[in-house]
Amino acid sequence: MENCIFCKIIAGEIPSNKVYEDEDMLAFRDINPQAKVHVLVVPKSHFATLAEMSEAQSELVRKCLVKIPAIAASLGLADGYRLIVNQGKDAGQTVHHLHIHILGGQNMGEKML
Ligand code: DGP
Repeated sequence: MENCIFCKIIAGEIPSNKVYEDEDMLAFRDINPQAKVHVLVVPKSHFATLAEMSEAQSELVRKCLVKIPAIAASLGLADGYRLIVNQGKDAGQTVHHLHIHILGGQNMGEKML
């Protein structure tokens, strides 16, 4: 997708600090970390929100979710982590390519879930 920053990262046109990659997904460190560990897991197919997701894309999201425990373990998040998937304007979604935030490396507290 033209002008999508995450598509450009997936294509290698913009550098990123990768922590995992396979044919379905890319995981890389967030440029503006909100926790000691902050990684984004991005399916390699462009769609903005769950509402726009096709059946095939839902399979990629399933694969991302299945892989996240191993990614989290590789990041040393043995004591747990938080997942966030912002959907649209009110959620503060700024990049309109679906992505799953992994936040951890510290006690996240109980504010905002
Ligand atoms: P969201 O608010 O859910 O759309 O989060 C988008 C995240 O993407 C935000 O935490 C910052 C991150 N981000 C934006 N541009 C870049 C970039 O060029 N590189 C990396 N690594 N992260 C980015």
